[in-house]
Formats: sequence, structure tokens, C-alpha cells
Amino acid sequence: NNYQSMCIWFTGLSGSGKSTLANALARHLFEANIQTYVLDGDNIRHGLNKDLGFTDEDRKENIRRIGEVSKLFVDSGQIVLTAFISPFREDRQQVRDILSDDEFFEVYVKCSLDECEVRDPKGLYKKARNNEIKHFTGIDSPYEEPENPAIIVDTETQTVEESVKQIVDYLVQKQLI
Ligand code: GGZ
Repeated sequence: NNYQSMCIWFTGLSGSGKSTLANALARHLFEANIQTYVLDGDNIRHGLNKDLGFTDEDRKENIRRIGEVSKLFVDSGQIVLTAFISPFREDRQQVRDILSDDEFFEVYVKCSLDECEVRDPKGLYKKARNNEIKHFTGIDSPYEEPENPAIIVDTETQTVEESVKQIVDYLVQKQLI
């Protein structure tokens, strides 16, 4: 059983399915005896980054720290799966630079704003539309689509299983797992 240590970086709007996919991929790889670790808002924004909010500057710092933590995981020989909106191209590029090109794989979790708003799993879009939350991504804060992601998964038309298979097929084809 052989795999390359790396960071699989999920980026996309709130509600696009990043955490769901990262966790489903983690389960799938675990079944194949590959251990991974998922970083997402639950274990980062509630801990290490609990001093940060959602201004452009705070998001930038959020992603910078997550990049550095990801590097520690990769250096320790692991596969880390990260699930953050990471809305700015420049910040995602910075993470790619902290790691290296063959250790950073960007997965664009593509889903239209309309569909994310319909899903609205936490009722946050509704609050953002009512001005109860400021700087909400897609409403009054930008999301910059990846220009050249390793993988695009379309969660509007694909099931979770189909998207996981798409990512696994990519990793196998590139001989990363
Ligand atoms: C976007 C927000 C905001 C604002 C709270 N904008 O769907 P969720 O709830 O579970 O995921 C979102 C999460 C985004 O945190 P990230 O660390 O991924 O963002 S970033 O990469 O841009 O730093 C959402 C919730 O936090 N949330 N306020 N204003 N999402």
C-alpha cells in the first residue's frame, strides 16, 4: 500500500459540499487502508483560528495558517484534506507555494450560488440576504473561481459517490495512491 503525502484542497461556496466530499473521500480512502486527516471549519475555526472572522484580511490569515498546518501534515507523511471556502485565488496560490506543485491538488467544488442558496443547510444565506450577517461569500463578499484546478466536481449534477469516484480515479491515474 503506497501513497504520496499531499494536500487535497477543496474550494467552493458555502453549501457547495466541500466538507461532505472531504469526509466521504476520507472514508473511501480509509477503506483502502489509507489514513487521511480532514481540516475544516469545525476543527480550525473553533480552535487555532477562533480569533479570526470573515473580513478579507481575516480570511487571508485563515488560509495562510491552514496552509502552514497542511504543510506540517504533508511533511509528516500524511494526506490532508482541507475544506474551506478559500475565496481568493492569491491565497490558494500562496498555499500552493508553501507546499509544492506535486503536493497540492486543488478541487473546485462547483455549485451555483442559486443552488447553494436553495440548500442553505445552516440558514446562513437567508441571514446574509437579511443583512444579519455581513461579508457573506457570494452575497457581499467575492468568490474567485479557480482558473486551473486539478479537478472540478459539479455537485449540482453529481452524487457524492460520483464525485468521490472522480477524485479517486484522478489520484489513481496520477499514481498518487
Ligand atoms: C462565508 C461564513 C460566514 C461568512 C460564517 N461568509 O457553510 P458553512 O458556514 O458551514 O461554512 C462557512 C464557513 C466558512 O469558513 P471558511 O473558513 O471556510 O471561510 S474562508 O475560507 O473564506 O476563510 C459558513 C460559515 O463559515 N460562515 N460567516 N461571512 N461563510
